Amino acid sequence: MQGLVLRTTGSWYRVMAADGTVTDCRLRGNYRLRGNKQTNPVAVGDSVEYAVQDDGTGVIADVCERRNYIVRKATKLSKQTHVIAANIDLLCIVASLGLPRTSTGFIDRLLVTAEAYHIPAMVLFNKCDLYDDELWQIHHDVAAIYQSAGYEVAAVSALTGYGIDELRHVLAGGTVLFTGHSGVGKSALLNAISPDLHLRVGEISDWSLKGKHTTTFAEIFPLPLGGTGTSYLIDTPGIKEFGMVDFGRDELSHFFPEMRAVLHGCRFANCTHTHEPDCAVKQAVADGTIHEERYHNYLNILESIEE
Ligand SMILES: Nc1nc2c(ncn2[C@@H]2O[C@H](COP(=O)(O)OP(=O)(O)OP(=O)(O)O)[C@@H](O)[C@H]2O)c(=O)[nH]1
Ligand SMILES: [Mg+2]
Ligand SMILES: [Zn+2]
Repeated sequence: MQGLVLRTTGSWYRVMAADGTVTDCRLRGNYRLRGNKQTNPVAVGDSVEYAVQDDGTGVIADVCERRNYIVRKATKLSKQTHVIAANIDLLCIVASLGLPRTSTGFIDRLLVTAEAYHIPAMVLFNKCDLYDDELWQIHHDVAAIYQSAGYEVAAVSALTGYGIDELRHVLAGGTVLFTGHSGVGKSALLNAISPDLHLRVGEISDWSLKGKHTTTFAEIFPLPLGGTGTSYLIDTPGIKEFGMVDFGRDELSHFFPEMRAVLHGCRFANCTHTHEPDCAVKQAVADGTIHEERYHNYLNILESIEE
């Protein structure tokens, strides 16, 4: 049989067949890892071949080829990578400008990774019910950074339902991965989109104003959101720092769409857009076509590659 991996916990994989039947499976004992660089051979969103046994559990014999996938480093210094999910249509970066505040540096590391793995991405600012005039102003400023870079941005509130109808339309029909810091409201948003889900949402601990890592493993929820067929929304555990996989120094700017659009104008093909003369990227930053904050975050990521 063939099925979709809905969640993975320890050595168990929950797999859903096309008819909706769900089977808890293990990996075939002699399943060979394709290389040993990835800590998890099977991820949510994977399509797998499996057989159901007499006791009702299943055995996964093979993982079908992935259309795409997104990974992060298991730990900052680790060479091993963890596949967050496979076969996704949209990465939804959930951010919050209230508490906890999400930095543009964090958002940009996720966007760069999405670009590197050819996954469309958008930025969702949740908790806009908490905005006062000042926070709305900050929201518009930050939203403009990402809109000018070519990304879709939305302000929503899981609490009041603001923007949720529009969001349902954006998400309809696709497989969408929700990611972001703990406490930004990923699970609350899924509940707002589909109130029958009843996902557990956390409390914000007031001493740190940080999330409490309420969601502990990634899980796909198949939902009828209208439009064309089923949508597959993936809730994931909050991440503190995004351990980006390494890219080449002269590769990085290709993962900033607004830089990619101009870098053919640089004098040197391997321009890092730092010290080189006749740099089209630096020129675009100077004349305001590329936002300074994106360039600043580019430099920070570049520095982390050099280390
Ligand atoms: N005011 C307000 N609070 C919200 C909103 N969305 C979520 N919250 C609150 O924020 C807290 C965290 O929400 P969760 O949905 O658990 O956050 P999460 O991103 O899933 O966190 P992890 O599972 O730990 O990664 C909860 O107390 C929610 O009630 C919102 O739109 N407005
Ligand atoms: Mg959660
Ligand atoms: Zn350049």
